[in-house]
Amino acid sequence: MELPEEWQRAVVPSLPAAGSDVVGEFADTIYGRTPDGGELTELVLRSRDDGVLDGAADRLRHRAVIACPLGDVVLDTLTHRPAGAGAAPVVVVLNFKGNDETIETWPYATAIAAGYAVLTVDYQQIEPDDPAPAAPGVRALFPNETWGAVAAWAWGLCRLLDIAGRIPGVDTAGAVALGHSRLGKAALWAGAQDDRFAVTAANGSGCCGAALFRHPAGEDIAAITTKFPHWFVPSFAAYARHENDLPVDQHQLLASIAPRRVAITSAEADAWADPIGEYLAVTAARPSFPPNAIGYHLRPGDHDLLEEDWRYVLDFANRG
Ligand code: GTR
Repeated sequence: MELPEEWQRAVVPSLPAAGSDVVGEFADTIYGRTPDGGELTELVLRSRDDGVLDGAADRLRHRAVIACPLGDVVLDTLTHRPAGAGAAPVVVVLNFKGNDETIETWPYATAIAAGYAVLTVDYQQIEPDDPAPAAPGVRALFPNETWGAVAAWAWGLCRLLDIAGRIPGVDTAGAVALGHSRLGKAALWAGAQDDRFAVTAANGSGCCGAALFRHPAGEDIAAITTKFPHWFVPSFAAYARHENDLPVDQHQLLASIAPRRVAITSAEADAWADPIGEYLAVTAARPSFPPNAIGYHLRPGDHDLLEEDWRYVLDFANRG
């Protein structure tokens, strides 16, 4: 297929040289570094419903306590796992509107049929999505760290993997980090920092996700740092309208995950997330990956995490 001219062009920095600390550059420039700490000290099963989804899945709710240097984070997680199977690889994915809403809106039956368990938590149990939160999140529990909320949500994905490792019938080998939009940005930052993720999947992740800064379309640094100053390190805002001065661009973030696998999904009408910029980042990152280890999928429609997106990610993960 011949792509339109604008889909073929991007002037971007070269891919990271072997041994360079590109993840450190992204930490310093954009996200802040996600601290390693946070120990899962308690995991209590609160409820268990076997045979949901027409008998295909078990549904488990846990309360997890994660000890951090200055206090605990408490997470109420929801897990669906294939019924009666051996250990299923897990998709960890944060949700926007609470666990119960995902039961209405996410295609759990599709994930279970693909052989995956799915583990989720409300992202604001990790860090409030607010520049001046009423109650602090995990960032306040680590002294002397500068990290934005995206990095805090990435930390949460890593802790979900710790939790998955303690749930019978759920396997962390082959784990997938999945996220939509701001949580797709978090999934990429988790995948870049934690090599337990075999697959990193970002849907509609846009600016500071999979989209190239140097492809001038959709959301830019000025817009994102004005509306969401708490997502990144404060110094990142200085690059507003100076995208070309950035020491990094997002194809390098994708490349930093290689040789582990990456799936980028976009929607045609999601202009704010710049699907062309996402595609160009994938194309520019491709030389860092083994064959078929980075995938791109574009569907019709707008900014959302739909069954088609899940299907692509699950098929991609199963091909690994
Ligand atoms: C938008 C934001 C995007 C994206 C989106 C979302 O308002 O500009 O970067 O993260 O929110 O998370 O839905």
